Amino acid sequence: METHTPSVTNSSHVEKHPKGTQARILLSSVFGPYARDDEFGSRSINPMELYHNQVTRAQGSFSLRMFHRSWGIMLIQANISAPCTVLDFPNRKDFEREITAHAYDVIGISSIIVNIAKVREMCRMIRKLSPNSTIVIGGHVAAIPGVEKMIDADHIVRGEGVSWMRRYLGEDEGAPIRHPAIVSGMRTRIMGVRLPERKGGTAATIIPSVGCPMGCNFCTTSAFFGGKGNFVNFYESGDELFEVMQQMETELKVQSFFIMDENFLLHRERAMRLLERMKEAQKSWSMSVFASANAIRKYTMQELVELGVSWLWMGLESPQASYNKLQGTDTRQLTRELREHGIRVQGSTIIGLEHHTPDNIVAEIEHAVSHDTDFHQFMLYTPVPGTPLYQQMSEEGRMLRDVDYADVHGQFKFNFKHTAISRDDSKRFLDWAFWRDFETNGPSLYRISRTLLAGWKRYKDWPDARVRERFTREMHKLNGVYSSALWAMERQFRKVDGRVSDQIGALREEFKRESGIVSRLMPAVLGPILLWSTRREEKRLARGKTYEPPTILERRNWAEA
Ligand code: B12
Ligand code: SF4
Repeated sequence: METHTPSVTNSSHVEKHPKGTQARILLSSVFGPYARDDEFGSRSINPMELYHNQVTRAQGSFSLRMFHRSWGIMLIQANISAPCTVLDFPNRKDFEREITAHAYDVIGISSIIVNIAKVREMCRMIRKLSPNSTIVIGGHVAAIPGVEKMIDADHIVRGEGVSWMRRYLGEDEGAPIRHPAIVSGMRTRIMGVRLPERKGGTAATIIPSVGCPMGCNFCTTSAFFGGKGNFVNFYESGDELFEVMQQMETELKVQSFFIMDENFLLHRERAMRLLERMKEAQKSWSMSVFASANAIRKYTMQELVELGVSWLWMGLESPQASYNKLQGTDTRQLTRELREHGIRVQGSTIIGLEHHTPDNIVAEIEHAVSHDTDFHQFMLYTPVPGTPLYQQMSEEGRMLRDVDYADVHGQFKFNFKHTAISRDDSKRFLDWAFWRDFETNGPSLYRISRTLLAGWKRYKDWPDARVRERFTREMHKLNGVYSSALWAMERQFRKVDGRVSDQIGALREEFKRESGIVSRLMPAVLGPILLWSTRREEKRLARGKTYEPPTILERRNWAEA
């Protein structure tokens, strides 16, 4: 096989494609199916699902199941004027059909590190079936040391991809970013029921920036976009962000937004300007954001509530860790306070930090669990190529050589030599953390119902109409459904933990008191149905049932050749 030596570049070093914006471009994610074990690096414990993969994976039929599109390639497609197809979640047949049908000049593949073997296979397929295409590889996979020797590609792109692709096509790389209309999640499923999808029913994803200036040693997204002190901002000001959100509100008929920014609240000036604009325009929007504890503490609870922050993903890491973002914060107190104000908290804890030992890890996990967050992500401490931690571990000779990249995702076993914890034990502790959180705190669906109710009780008569409206909307939209789900959860959870089951029952009574007649009556009908679907789902899962995202194909600036 003839192989090429690919260039490994970021956007400041790339030569223009001869056809410029006339080039026909395909941007694809890696092929599925994903939730199974195969020779291309799919792993059954690594499905293409955020929650079931790394947050609610121990919650059985109560696990929140949903898929997210590949936003990086959607963003690139929206910001180039060349004819461009996005192919998301193809299987190998779909990919083969697409690359043979359209004489693409450029085929771009987006991948993260775990999927390197799929990238290799896709390059092989392209060379064979579409030999005139130029192959461009982007996304985190580009951070693997020596990646250029592992795959047969022409360009490997490190870092931000819109500016790279614009420069490659001879376009203005500094032009304003056009935000694609992105529905944040799809095919949502819980308790064995797939939720209906209607326009406006699911939040829109907004991507204000990539990277994070905090530069925590293990953080791959921070490292990939410049590391400590750096990040790439697509929308600098609150005004720009407001305009984009307003545009998405109109296009997708949404009032809620998933803000895909690693540390949204860190940029206070931008957030506060956004709030001003929201107030002026009477926007009762809600927002799900990622933020570090030090960033959250820059705001009062009232500011967060007025801003519409309704869901917050916060790194808790470990009480002993010395990360700047956690300094001086009592994260348990902060979590409690946020939840009392109706803000659902997703905590994130690292298992296997340097100071962890078999003697102290249980207490650390118990500490994490005692936060009683709405959701809790646990991840193994993982040196990932490109990060300062990887560099350090490599220098110390502690990286394990024989670990397949497909298993380097933080949900299986260590990929480095820990001073006190063995590889096998790392998995045991990780699995136990998920289970302990579930057993102690109950299904996340119960926990978010509780936070929602707390917020509603606190803010239903609030003077600011925007805030009132948001809580009323969140409460009424799902009121009857929540009560019915609580009815079923109370029964189903009895066999896991009677105490939590009683708490679920008590919350259901509270919901009853706070809600209207329809939702008071609904559990009698819907509750037993949900209990039945929950039990049916348990059986399906026990038989090994998995879920896969649908294949999606979207063309832009397209005219058939
Ligand atoms: C949404 C998401 C998912 C979705 C997947 C959606 C999908 N279709 O693939 C779900 C929830 C399913 C998921 C799953 C997993 N994910 Co994930 N995920 C993310 C998340 C939160 C957002 C990605 C995103 O859209 N970012 C915004 C876009 C604009 O950025 P981007 O994708 O990086 O794209 C830019 C550049 O990379 C580049 N680029 C990207 N593609 C291409 C292609 C070309 C041709 C070019 C030129 C450039 C280019 O240009 C883009 C614009 O600048 C990131 C964290 C993050 N903040 O990025 C983690 C992240 C990508 N996931 C990660 C991981 C590890 C996983 C999992 C293994 C789960 C886990 N254990 O954590 C699984 C893998 C599932 C699988 N089987 O493949 C890691 C990747 C680590 C690494 N170094 O490889 C990240 C960075 C999180 C983290 N900090 O650890 N994930
Ligand atoms: S604060 Fe979060 S996003 Fe930022 S560098 Fe640290 S881990 Fe990464």
